[in-house]
Amino acid sequence: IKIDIIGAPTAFGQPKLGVSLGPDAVRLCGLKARLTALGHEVSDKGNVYGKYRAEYGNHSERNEEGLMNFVQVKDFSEVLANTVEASLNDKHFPFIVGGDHSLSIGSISGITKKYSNLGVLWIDAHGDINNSDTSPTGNIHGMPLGVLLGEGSRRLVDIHHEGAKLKHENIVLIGVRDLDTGEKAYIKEHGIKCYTMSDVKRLGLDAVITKALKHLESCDGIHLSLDVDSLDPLEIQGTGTKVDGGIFLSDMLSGLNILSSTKRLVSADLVEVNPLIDNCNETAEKAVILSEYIFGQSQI
Ligand code: DIR
Ligand code: MN
Ligand code: MN
Ligand code: MN
Repeated sequence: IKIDIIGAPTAFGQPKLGVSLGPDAVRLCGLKARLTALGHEVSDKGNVYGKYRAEYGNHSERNEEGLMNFVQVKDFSEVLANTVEASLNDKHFPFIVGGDHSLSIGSISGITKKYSNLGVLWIDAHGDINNSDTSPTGNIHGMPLGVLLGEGSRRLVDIHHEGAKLKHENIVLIGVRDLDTGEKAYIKEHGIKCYTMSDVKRLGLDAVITKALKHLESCDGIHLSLDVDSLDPLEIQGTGTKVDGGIFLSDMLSGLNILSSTKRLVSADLVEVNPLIDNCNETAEKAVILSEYIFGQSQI
């Protein structure tokens, strides 16, 4: 595959300092070389920047709709969407490395310009399906799916191109174990396919991924959005919102192997690596191992 590594060093979707260093922390572990070693043609497009930089003291601006850092998130999302769209126009595979999960508003907005019936596998401890009306925090990294489904603030929904980018039936949540009240109600109301952590423990991740792929059978492409907080905090420390009882790395690799062997993936996000709360960059190293399986490590 021709892979474009797109660094998305945004931190405006959440309050902790350091997640904007995620893309470079992952690069330090040899991301490009290690994907190249698997036989891919890899190009590192560098980091995408909007007008604003994440730094101490600027994570606290709440707009009248209750959204934190709305201006910065919107600006970043537009730039990222254009970069991702350009990568797809080159017939490359955009691999977006974050950065907090608000970046998926930008990446998926770019991707759905080309894939109008996109399926999304959202692997995360959280639902990320709040919107400006349901969010208890105002942090936009808890809202990307809500925004992409056309809910809440029009100013967020209409980023890049007008209206909803995804269909409810084209989303599968996996590994979820920390949902807000409004998110639970929304998932129920719209019949969104959701494999909670207890489903994953009962069925096994391989079976869950297989079922999810079946659910997304009619989609014109599949996007993986992988939040590293889906993994168990015993194995992943360097991420901002850890929740106990997650997926173990070995199980995740096996599941990703199933996903990668279908060759249906057209794009992926790998998000929420925060090296400032990590031990010796271990989380970034694991993120690279995850990347190797997203791109077919075991297909030797
Ligand atoms: C929470 C936390 N549901 C919120 N979300 C997180 O702020 O909306 N997403 N941590 O990754
Ligand atoms: Mn090319
Ligand atoms: Mn997330
Ligand atoms: Mn999460």
